[in-house]
Amino acid sequence: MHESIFDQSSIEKDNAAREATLRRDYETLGERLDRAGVAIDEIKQKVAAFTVAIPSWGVGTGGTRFARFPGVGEPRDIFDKLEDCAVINQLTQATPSVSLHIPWDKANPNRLRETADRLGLGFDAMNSNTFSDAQGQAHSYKFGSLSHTDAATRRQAVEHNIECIEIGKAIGSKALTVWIGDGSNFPGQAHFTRQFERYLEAMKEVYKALPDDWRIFTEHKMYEPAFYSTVVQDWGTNYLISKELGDKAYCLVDLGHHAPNVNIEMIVARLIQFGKLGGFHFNDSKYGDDDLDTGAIDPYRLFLVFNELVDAELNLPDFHPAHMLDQSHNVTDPIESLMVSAAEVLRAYTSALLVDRKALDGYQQANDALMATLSLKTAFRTDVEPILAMVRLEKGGAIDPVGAYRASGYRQKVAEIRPAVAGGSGGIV
Ligand code: LRH
Ligand code: MN
Ligand code: MN
Repeated sequence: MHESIFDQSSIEKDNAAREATLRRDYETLGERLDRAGVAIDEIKQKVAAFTVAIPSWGVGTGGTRFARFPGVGEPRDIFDKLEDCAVINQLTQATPSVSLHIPWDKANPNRLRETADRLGLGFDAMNSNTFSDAQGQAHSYKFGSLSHTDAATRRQAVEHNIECIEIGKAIGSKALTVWIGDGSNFPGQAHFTRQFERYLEAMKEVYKALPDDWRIFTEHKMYEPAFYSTVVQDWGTNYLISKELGDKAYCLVDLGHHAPNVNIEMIVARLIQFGKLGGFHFNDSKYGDDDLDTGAIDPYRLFLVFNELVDAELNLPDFHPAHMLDQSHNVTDPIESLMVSAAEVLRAYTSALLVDRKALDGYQQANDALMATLSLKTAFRTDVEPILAMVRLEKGGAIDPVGAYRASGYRQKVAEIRPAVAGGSGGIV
């Protein structure tokens, strides 16, 4: 048995007031799905097995380039962060692992592992950081890291990634995610081809240090912090990287890293088709890498991504992409945002499970565009909340995670031991 940071009896108390209504709603939805030939309990079983990882950096208030307005009870260090992650998992029963970012979360690996074990958590992919300078490092990443013109700077970035692998090995992680900010701000500043060659050469060094049972994920992003060109700017470059590196290399799709009108679900389909989809950073975006809560802006797009994933899950024998949230919370309590976002990921998955795939295939074969799209809409419009809530209840979580969390006063309680953090200006002023 692991330690509960959050008072389980307050979850039970909150559930008691909601359980009878939930059971009625579940039964009603079950009847409706049954008429369409879908067994609700089978869907529930699949949803119960689905999880999404929490980014350690998501449980603090993120801030923007302009300012940061911390809330009360902000986690002081990675160990407070792990406790907040445990609360999210206890209430949602959907987020048993945490993704660490090094050096932000650097701490004694034994203590990290012990704390996670005690809280019933595991560790998802490790994230390296060569997009900012760590204190005391010999060479600056101002003009790049893995693709820098200077060999010593590239070597330092390679060593850092290898260190992330070493820490990950000690705490039971099985993947490394590499995102770099390398690029250029002015036409002519960098030689596109040579810069990419240097990146590939450095990544091959990192790849060599990867244990056999690990995967390496490379994450593309259109722009920012480099505003003219970025080395790993899109899924095409990302695909080339994964092919150059080898079988343990896969592409990671962060939903916010594309131009506003890009067809992300189609990128997902292509990467699946060629065996190179590694996983996701879920968030939502309206303009750029906004890091808004998952499903906050365009839940239909999220559903369409999951439509591709469920199709693949049914057709491919060994399909296990990594699922992680990657968000920045500026105006909400991060715990609440992450709980709601995890539920949005599960909702998209659940709705996608409801698509009548046989009918859809028939409509596609017959070029019946209207009925094909309606078959997706029918699934998307079905309110699957009773399934999500029943899964949480049966696993010991909260029917209404935000309601139970607010009723408990967790944030106020931790604020008594976690000192207030001063706000601050962001990076640009
Ligand atoms: C880059 C990114 C990447 C980083 C994280 C903090 O925008 O999405 O995944 O590791 O943000
Ligand atoms: Mn990301
Ligand atoms: Mn991002």
